Amino acid sequence: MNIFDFFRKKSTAEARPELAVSGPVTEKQITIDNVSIHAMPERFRNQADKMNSAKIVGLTIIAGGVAFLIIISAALYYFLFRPPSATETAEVTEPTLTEQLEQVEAGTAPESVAPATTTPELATLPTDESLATTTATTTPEAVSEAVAADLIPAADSDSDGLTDKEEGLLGTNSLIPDSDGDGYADGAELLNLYDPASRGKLTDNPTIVSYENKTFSYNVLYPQSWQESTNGGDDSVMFKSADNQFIQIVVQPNAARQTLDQWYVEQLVVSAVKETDRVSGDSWQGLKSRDGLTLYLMDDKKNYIFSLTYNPGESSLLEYPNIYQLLIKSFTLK
Ligand SMILES: [Ca+2]
Ligand SMILES: [Ca+2]
Repeated sequence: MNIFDFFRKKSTAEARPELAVSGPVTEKQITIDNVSIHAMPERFRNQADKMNSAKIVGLTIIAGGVAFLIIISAALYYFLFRPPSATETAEVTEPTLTEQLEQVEAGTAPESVAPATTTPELATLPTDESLATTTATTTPEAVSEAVAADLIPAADSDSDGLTDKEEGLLGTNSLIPDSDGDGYADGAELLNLYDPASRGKLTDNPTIVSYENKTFSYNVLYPQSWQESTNGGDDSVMFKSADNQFIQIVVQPNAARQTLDQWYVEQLVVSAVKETDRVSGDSWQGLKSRDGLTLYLMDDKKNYIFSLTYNPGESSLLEYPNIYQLLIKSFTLK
């Protein structure tokens, strides 16, 4: 039964009391009572509307949740799978520093993005170089050995021990091992201070002359065609070939009064003297450098250290190794 019909009938009965009194009152009352007993309680009257509104609210919440999940997943996808260039320019702070540096250098901001990807590698390079410089203190000896390893003896056409250029200096035949025919090879004669060009001593050969250093009391033989010069004083003398290879004799005081072995270990930064380093002359005991291009020796009174160095200049060819040996063999302390 419709609720509105009920109220409508009740209101008509109240509006027209004469009809209510005249008719079967009790029966109507019963009817009304019966109706009032089955009347829907007030709290249930709007239940359908409440259920509808609850459904709407629930659907709204679900839709909102779905939309929220879509937004979150889209955001996650964007941050996880966006292009690398976007991540680098947005997150890495170092490119901004390099951009600033490049802006200072060139003032080109747009181009600084592309080099920014390479600058992290450049940033690691200085560390490698700094490591190299830390080990550089131990490398000079290794470098000199490497340089010496790159040096190769010049041509010796007749295999008599003298290079072709040395034979040109001494006046011997570079194609005949025994130029003077005395049964001794040219090279062996020179190293024993005999003249390979004729029968006699080396001092008889006009291409060889003697240098005397009165300040430090030594004598040495050298090729007459070489230029002899001093660098400021008698403590540094140079004998230079026409093709700019030279042999230098430097004298320095033994201020600490060390033995030659002590001085050598300290100056050349080696752990100890090897027996293969030792070289002896008639008037001295010496030590040669590991590259073989410098000889160090000391006078008997331990006042001075003499160093004899062969420097091939710009060339990688050792054109005069036996002339260097000649200076060493002929070096005489008085
Ligand atoms: Ca030769
Ligand atoms: Ca000979």
